[in-house]
Amino acid sequence: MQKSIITTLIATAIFSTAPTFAAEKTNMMIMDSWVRAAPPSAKVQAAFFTLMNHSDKPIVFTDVEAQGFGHSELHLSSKKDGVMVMEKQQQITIPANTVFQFKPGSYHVMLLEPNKIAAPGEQVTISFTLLSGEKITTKMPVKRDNSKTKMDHSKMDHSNMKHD
Ligand SMILES: [Cu+2]
Repeated sequence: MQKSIITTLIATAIFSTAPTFAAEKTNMMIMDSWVRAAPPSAKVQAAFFTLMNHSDKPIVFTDVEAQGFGHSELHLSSKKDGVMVMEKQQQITIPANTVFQFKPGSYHVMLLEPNKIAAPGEQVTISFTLLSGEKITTKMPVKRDNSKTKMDHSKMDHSNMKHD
């Protein structure tokens, strides 16, 4: 019995070296990640993604850090008395076997103290610490938020814009 469990663990370890995603050990996937583009003078940026927890256990995020930012926090936006407010979360728990969205107006990663605001086309390396002690590192592309603007930016080439 013991032996077969060990064999299974080894097999899992071999499969998780596949270059899909570092977090496969925990049986989760981060998809559709993006960092919202901001003006060069902005003091913060926000990151969003979809997390698929394929495991039978909750995944608990306890901390986050991002390259190029002095400080990062787990946040939740919500409406209180008709006003949008953001609150720092000590933990964010993703229930077992669920698809959980970090999205505008809800859970997100707040990137603070930027060395320089990350521009569209760049990527931000973000690392999460889990309650299990495990670290999940992923790169999130910077994209413009087109959901709020009626203007069609798709025909404009922003890739050559200099933001410094
Ligand atoms: Cu926030």
